[in-house]
This record gives sequence, C-alpha cells and structure tokens, in this order.
Amino acid sequence: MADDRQRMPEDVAIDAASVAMLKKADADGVPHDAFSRADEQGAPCAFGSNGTCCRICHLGPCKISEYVPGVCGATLDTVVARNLLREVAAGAAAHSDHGRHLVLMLKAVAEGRSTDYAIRDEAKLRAAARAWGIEDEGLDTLALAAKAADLFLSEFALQEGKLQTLRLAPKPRQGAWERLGIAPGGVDATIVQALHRTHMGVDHEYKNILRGALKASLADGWGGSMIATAVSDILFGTPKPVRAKANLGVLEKDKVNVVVHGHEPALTEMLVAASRLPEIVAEAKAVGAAGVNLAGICCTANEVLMRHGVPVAGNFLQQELAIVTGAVELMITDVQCCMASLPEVAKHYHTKMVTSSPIARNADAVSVHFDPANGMACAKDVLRMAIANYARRDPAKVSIPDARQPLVAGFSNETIFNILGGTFRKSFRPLNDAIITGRVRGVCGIVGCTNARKGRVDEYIVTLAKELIKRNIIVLKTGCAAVAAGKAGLLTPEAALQMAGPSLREVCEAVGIPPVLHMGSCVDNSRILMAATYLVEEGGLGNDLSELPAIGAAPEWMSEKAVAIGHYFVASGVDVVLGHPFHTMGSKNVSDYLCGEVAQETGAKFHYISDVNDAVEAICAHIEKKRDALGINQKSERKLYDMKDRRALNV
Ligand code: MSK
Repeated sequence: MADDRQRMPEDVAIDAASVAMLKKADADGVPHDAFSRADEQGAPCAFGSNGTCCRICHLGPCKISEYVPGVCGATLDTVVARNLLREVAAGAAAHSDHGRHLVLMLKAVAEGRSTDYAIRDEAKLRAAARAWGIEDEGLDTLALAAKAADLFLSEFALQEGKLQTLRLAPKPRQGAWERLGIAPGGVDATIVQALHRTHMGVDHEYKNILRGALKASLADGWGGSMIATAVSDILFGTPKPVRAKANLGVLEKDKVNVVVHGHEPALTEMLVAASRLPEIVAEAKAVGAAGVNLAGICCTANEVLMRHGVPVAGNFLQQELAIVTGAVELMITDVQCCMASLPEVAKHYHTKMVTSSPIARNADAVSVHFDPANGMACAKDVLRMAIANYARRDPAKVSIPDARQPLVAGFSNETIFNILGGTFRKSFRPLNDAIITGRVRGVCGIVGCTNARKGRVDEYIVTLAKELIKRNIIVLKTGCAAVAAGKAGLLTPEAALQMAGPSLREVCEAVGIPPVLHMGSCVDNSRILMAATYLVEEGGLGNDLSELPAIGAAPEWMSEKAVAIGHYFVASGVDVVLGHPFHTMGSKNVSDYLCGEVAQETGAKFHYISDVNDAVEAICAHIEKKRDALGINQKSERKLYDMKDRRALNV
C-alpha cells in the first residue's frame, strides 16, 4: 500500500476504474500517489490556506493576523488580497502564454515557415477577422492569417489603450468595465502591472487590489483565452460533434499506447496525424503491436477529443493512474497540470516520460525539441520512441480497467448556432425562446479541475450536473469537469436525455442537442463567455450578461487558472459557485467583498458552497431570481375573448 495512504481508494474516487488502479498501485509497490501525498500533508498550514502568509519580501516571511501586521505594516486585508491577485495573475499568464504560442504559430504558418500546419478553418479565420475588425477585402487566406496574427500579437504587446478583444462583449458590459476602471490594456502589460502592484510597498488598499484581480482576469478571459480559442479553431478546425470514449479503458492491450497530457494542442495535432500514417502503423506492427493508440489526459485530451475523436484516458487525478495500468509506452506532457511525480510513478513500469516544452521540463524525463517548423518530424520521433519501448512492456503488470464510456463532444458555439438555426439561418433563437418560456430554466457552466483533498473525485461535479438537468437547467462543460461528465455517461445524449427534466428533454430532442454540452478545454471557457454573449445579443434575456439566468460553478477546482476563470466570470457579471473557498478566509473584509459587495460593481459575486445539495438549491434560486428580474416568470393572464373583445382588438 502507498506509504501514507489514510483514505482507502473507495473514499477518494467515485470512478471504479480509478479505485481499481489505486489498488493496483498499492499492489505494484508504487509508494505514493496524489491521494496518499494529500494524506501525508495532513491539515494544511492555516497561514497558507487563509492567505495570511506574506512572503513577498525578505523582511518576512510574515505571519499576519488581525492584530499583527507584517514588518512593513501590511495589514491582513492587504496581504490576503495581494496573494489572491498573484494567483489570478499566474492563472491569466498560463492561459495567455498558451494563446501567444498559438498566435506565433499562426504567424509562422501565414509566412510559410511552418509547412506541416495549415489554416484548417478559413471560415473561422474570416469570422474572426470580422469580429476583430480586420479589413479582409481582397486578401487571400495566408495574407489574412498574417494580418490576424499581427493584430492578436498586438493584443499581448499593447502598451496604451484597451484590448480590442473586449469589444466582443455586450456593450453594457464594456461600459461597466470602463466605469470600474478594470478594462485591461495589453495582456502582458496587465499581468506585469498585477505583479508590480503586489510588490512590497505598492498597493495597500484591498478593494483596489481585488479590482486589480478582476482586471487581470479579464485580460485572460476576454484576452489571452479568447484569442487562444479563436486561433486553435483557425489552425486546427472548429470543433463539431464527434463520438469518442472516455476513461482508462480506452488504453488498448495490443497497441502501442501513447498518452498526451497538458494543454497545448500544437504537437499533439501532429501526433494524431503521425499515428495514422501507414509507415508508423507498419513500424508498430513490426514490433508485434496492432498499431498505435493515442489517448489523452486533461485539456490536451479535450483539444484532440473535440477535433479528432481521440479517446480520453482521464482527467487530472487519473494522470498517474494511466501509468499504473502498465500499458502506457510513452506519456508526453506539454504545459500545465502535469504532476511532478509522473516520472517517479513511471519508474515502477516501463513507461517513458517525455516533455515537449522548454519551460516545462522534468529532470527524470526526456525532453524533445518541438517547434512548429519541425512538427511532423518531432511527432514521428516521439511515436518511434514509444514503439521502441513496446518490447519493454511487462505483460504481468498490465491491467486495463474495463471502463470506456461513450460520449459526444465538440459543441463549439458555431456548432450550436448551426444545430439551433440550420446552416442558412444560424441562430440562438430557439434556445432563447426555450429559456423565455421557461422550458429551459437557465444555463449553468460547470468547469474546472478535480481535487485530491476535497471529497471523492468527480462526485460533486457529476451530482451537480445530474441534479441541474433534472431541474431543466442546461449544463455547459469544459476542462476536467467535462471529462468527469463523460466518464459518468452524461455526455451520451441518449443517457443524459433520460436524466433530464421533462421540459429540458423536450427542447433538447426538438433542437437536437444534449442537455450537457462538452464545450472544450480550460481556455475554451471563452466559448462559454461567447455563448452567454450570443444569448444576450439574440434578445429577450436582458441587455447584459449579468441579467441572464445563468451561473458558473467550479466544484472541485484546484489551479490558479481556475482562480482566474472564476474572477473573469464574476467580472463579466456571472455568479460563480465554488466547492471550496479561495485562500482568502483570513480576511473577513476580502471575503465579504468577493461574496457580497463586488456584486454592486460587476453584477455578480462568488458563493462558497461545499455541499452539493446546497449548491443545487442556490443555483436554482439564483436562476429563478434572474428570471423574476427579467419578468419571464410572470404567467401571462389567460383571457377568453368574446366577439365584442375581438372587435375591440381592431386587428
Ligand atoms: S486541465 S486547470 S486540472 S480543469 Fe485544463 Fe483540468 Fe483544472 Fe488542469
């Protein structure tokens, strides 16, 4: 058994495949996994979890309390707010750096420096040009791509003025950001400013710092992430509904299994293409395998799932467990959410660990040099490493759980438009009408990670989605929450429809969408922002995002990116339910602002709700309150007209 396991496998995951692999890890002598390390950590440090540890300068670290400020005099409120803003800045930086790499790749493709890649979705390129106000008359595809890449790059580098991407938001929302002084300038400058204002001896007014957090988050949601999604679609294709499977059982006993993990889709796109090449398949067969099987973890998985139907091996807390199956020849990680422990787990099996980003190496993994100019060659090299490793697989150590849940993913907004309105009359109208008539009560985005320290993995996420669709609330999903839904069968349209409330089911059947929609990876929360914007623009549901009967939830979140996402939803006027609070509970003022006063400024706030049943009630109450405010809950009076009344109508 893992050295420090205090909770049994059944106590930490609802998913039988994960439970089985934790038991296998114990039997195989793997000394640690994320759950046992969480147990070993014990109760978290109170100063850390309350946000009251200040280690920003070397007068400290200082342990701050209500009565004891830091050596510099920084108060509890200042320190807690400052720590939170730094988390938002890190999350925004992660998403935005991802976006920047894609834009540089778009530029390389446009300039002919990256011939392995192409513009896969010209329609999206032209739509993006229109949305960002780029003059495209007479420009061929590559010339337009070059112009778009330059504009996107200038969004990162902008030194004065506001982000142009903000103009995608409803006008009243843009006005609110201006009034509050939280409309961000360039993405890079905004993140630099966030770090500057939290340096020792700069911003000491906690509300000002927290508004800085909202501003930094907007540079992510309506900046770096929005651009990342648009450019991914331009380069790799806008997702369309695709059938696939999820859970550890997608690994195949007789094939060379390669697991892709992280967030950036560039090399993975090439791995998908290379794995299907006859020469690579032949090389796999030559070592006795039936071929190469690609499977994904976390958001790299979501990217290639949505575009190619590549199966998903699991979400965040299954990354170590995929290796424990003993059937993974190679795991390649790019950036974000890839545990430092992976090579240690891999030492107990034959799995080769490979990293592909120069900023995300691991001393015990092989690093490959990837740049878009050598994409296919790099992908082939990686697959050949995996094929060569197949002979080292120990059949006695292989146990692949019999768990592979069918799903449908890939509901981009373009797809939803087409499904709802048809190719010739793209429209959100049927969805707006369904919400206005109350057949769909509202919308909930359930997003974010899974967490080894908070209850049983996936349980809150899955229960929340089931209960909401039962109550006729449509659910939008991204990230690891989307994978959790997939593993639980909620992304199978047929199964989910059986679980949905009667009026939601009727609407979904009529328009042909499932009640739980997989909308993509973490950066694709920008798709949820745009879905909300389209609901507003379609009409009948208010003039701003804050008026919509809509809410976000991150039940089991863990990363700084999730902190940034939560903030950009609240800054956009959409309330957010969190399954556990930020590290801000040390300051009542900061908590009160985030869960109360901020609503007077942005029209939305955070709710910390640890119990899923309470969350269901709170979400339904919030949606009904918004419906009341819109006046769409009023039952219209039924009047029987006689002939005299009819004449008076004068029609
Ligand atoms: S991967 S940020 S664990 S959703 Fe996007 Fe999953 Fe959270 Fe990473």
